[in-house]
Amino acid sequence: MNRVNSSTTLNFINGKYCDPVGDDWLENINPADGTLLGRIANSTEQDVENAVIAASNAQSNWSESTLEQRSRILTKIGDLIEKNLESLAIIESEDSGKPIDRARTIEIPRAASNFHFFANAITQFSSESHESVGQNAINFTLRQPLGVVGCISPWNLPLYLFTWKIAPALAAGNCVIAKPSELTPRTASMLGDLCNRAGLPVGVLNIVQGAGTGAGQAILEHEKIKAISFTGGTATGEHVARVVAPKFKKLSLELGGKNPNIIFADCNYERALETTIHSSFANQGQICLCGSRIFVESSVYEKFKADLVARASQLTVGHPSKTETTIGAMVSGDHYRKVLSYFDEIEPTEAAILCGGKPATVEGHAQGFYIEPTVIEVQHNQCRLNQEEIFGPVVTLMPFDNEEEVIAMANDVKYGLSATIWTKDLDRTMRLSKKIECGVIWINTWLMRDLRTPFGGMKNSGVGREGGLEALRFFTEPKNICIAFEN
Ligand code: TXE
Repeated sequence: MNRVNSSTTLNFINGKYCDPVGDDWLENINPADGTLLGRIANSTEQDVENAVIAASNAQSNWSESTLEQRSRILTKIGDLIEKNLESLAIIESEDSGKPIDRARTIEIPRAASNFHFFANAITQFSSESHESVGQNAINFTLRQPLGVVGCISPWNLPLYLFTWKIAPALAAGNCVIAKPSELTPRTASMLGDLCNRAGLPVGVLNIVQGAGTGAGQAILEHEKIKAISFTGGTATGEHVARVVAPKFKKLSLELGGKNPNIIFADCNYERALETTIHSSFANQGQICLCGSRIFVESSVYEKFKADLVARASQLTVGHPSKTETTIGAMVSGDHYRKVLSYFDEIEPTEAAILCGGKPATVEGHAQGFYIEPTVIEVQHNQCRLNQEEIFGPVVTLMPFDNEEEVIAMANDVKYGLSATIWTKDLDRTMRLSKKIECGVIWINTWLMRDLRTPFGGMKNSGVGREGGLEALRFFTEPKNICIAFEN
């Protein structure tokens, strides 16, 4: 692939890789060992302006292309991601510190699925019609592309989340200005070349690299960008909402989570334990859906606690390129220090570290950002460890006695993204599902995704839903057409 040379990540505008106008660069650091991977274009308003000009020029042809044409191109992009799976997975793992196996088997395949799914979904997308009986009129909803839209994505699941936004935006006939996280820029950059090879017309997708406060802010503010789809931290999301609201852009926000993982004594214990290890520590706990607050019914609490700590302690923290690694490096030095700072501030009366709670040593990589998988027993749900999104390999544990108590604790947090419930009692699953305030509930499983379902959060976890037809609705403008007829 001829996307970028190994040390420089450029912008991709109007089908070509280009330097940032201001010739300003950021460093790309390998979190596994602290070495320099290369430099990244640090774009400004001028680069965003160039991207918007390219997108605006491409817009009318793209929105008038047939659904079959769009679908064929998106399918090809998905196919090319699959063909280049190995090189994408290696780069993803290097940029982010995630275990190569995770990038190879879960995340890059999902990036391909995002394109394949929306290539298909757009051919099935229909709109409503309403006959106004007695009035001799029929109303139908015309769904048109919005025009040029902005997609801003985070570093935790880089290509996976970047494509989760771009694929529906393109399928719906929009041209896109996209910005990946400056911490994990390279797989997004590689996507530009794949889009050219798939025959995506130039200017339809433009990728602007760089800091959120520069390139990202310029995307939020640009008058010609009609909608913003943003995934990232809640604090940044609040800022995004504040900038975008007075400009009346359409806005979708997927933000943080502090998700309850509720384990009842009647569950399939082994499955709950096994999955809890995964939902606690997958991707070093850097997934907004991780079940970071574990509540266990009192009768099985002590056993679960001992088993969880034993399993967590056996996980292999290691270099992300090794296939046996289950816990890789944290994405950056700043994030690594932020997660560790929680351990320094623990009040002994509030919490006790049962395992982990410190940096992990990985032989030969002393400068890497590794943290031991950590389980902390907490005394009450109001403590900081249970209220703030830590976003690391850190979970808390607390017992509960009954449904009412655990529902109250599950909801007593500012976030509302997802919840996991482990029980064999069907009635209970429905009672809890109706009462827990969040956008996604998994019963006896975790992170089992079907791309047709609406995805997103309540409360401070976001606004709006993406996924399936919801994403296509977000990226189109519904227009009511009323036709009167004579009898
Ligand atoms: O993310 P940011 P950060 C949470 C997690 C983490 C915290 C902070 O708790 O510790 O957020 O992470 C771009 N205008 N999540 O600071 O800033 C930025 O360049 C426009 C949860 O690293 O939210 C990047 O592309 N864009 C989360 C994107 O926003 C701006 C995943 C996300 O970065 C911008 C990641 C601005 N002013 C972190 N400032 C999830 N929901 O999965 C930044 N950006």
